[in-house]
Amino acid sequence: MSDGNVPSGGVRCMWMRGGTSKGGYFLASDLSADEGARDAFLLGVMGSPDPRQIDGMGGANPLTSKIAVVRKSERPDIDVDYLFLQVFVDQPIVTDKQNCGNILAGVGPFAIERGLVAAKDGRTEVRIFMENTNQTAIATIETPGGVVHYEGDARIDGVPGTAAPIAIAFKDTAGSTCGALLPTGNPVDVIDGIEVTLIDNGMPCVVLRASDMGISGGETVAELEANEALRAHLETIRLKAGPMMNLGDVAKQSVPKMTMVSPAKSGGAISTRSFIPHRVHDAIGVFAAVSVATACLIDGAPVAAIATIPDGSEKTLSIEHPTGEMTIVANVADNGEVERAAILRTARKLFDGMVFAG
Ligand code: NQM
Repeated sequence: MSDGNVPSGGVRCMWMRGGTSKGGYFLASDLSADEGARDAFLLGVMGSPDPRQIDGMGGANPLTSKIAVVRKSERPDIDVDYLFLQVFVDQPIVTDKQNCGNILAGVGPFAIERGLVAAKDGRTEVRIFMENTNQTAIATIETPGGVVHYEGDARIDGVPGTAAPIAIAFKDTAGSTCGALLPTGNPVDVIDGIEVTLIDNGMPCVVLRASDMGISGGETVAELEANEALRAHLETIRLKAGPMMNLGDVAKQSVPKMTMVSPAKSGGAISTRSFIPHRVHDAIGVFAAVSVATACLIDGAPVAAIATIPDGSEKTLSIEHPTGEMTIVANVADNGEVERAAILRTARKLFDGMVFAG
């Protein structure tokens, strides 16, 4: 449909878990070409704005109020274009100002299932152009017999059970939204007396020491969500960081994310607690983890001083979070820059049918 109106009938949609997130996957051709009408429809689908999203599909959390819009690509060497949309839970906002590496995990399977990419027998590589950041991801999907296989032995923290592995590699994610890896040019800036690293290796993030914010960094998600003073202080820093990161006024944006770091507690590189930006992440976002891992490798960044970093140019960095860890494999060039990052995710098809906006 592309008549600019909110459809009263259903629209074809696949609901999927992608990594530690969940949301609706649409073909671009099934949605209105008019952004206002599209966004009104998606708010209706999710049941936003409403803290409980009781009248929609959303799960009352930013991690379960997400949309992927996918189309066959006309770009050379690319299979599909993926636009990520965050549907706010309690405000009437749909934003394309951030990417999502978790929802990205479902894009390859969805593209194959919808016939946009021909599957091979065994594994199928899907080259995905991420429209939010104009960058490319390469996902490898298990396709024995030319059919997407969701069951398997791969385990990711934050998701019960196991599923088929989806390996995803990124190159050139530096400055995805802010224009530069370090938008201020500095490994450390000071905002409100707190040392921060303002960084974007796929996701604009403010990385700061948990101890500077008066917490240990081992708190539960519920404890952090209940800490009103911490939330207010983080938001003050975030609003000041926005213009410094070339993001302008971020009051109504879902970036930058706020990640507080402390020394690793379970043998990893670093321990994290993230606000995304107003709710606490149960785990950590994919690009947020890539950005924090990159900060660990920058001389002079506060996090570098407390991170445990292995030797060698290919570094496996375990980024600890409230429900476990996320492993980032970072390839570091001779000049010290991270030139490639890879992660492991899984995804699951939950339903395929028609969704209604009400
Ligand atoms: O950082 C949550 C998530 C995300 C985004 C968020 C993400 C990423 O965990 O790449 O995946 O930070 O809003 O899905």
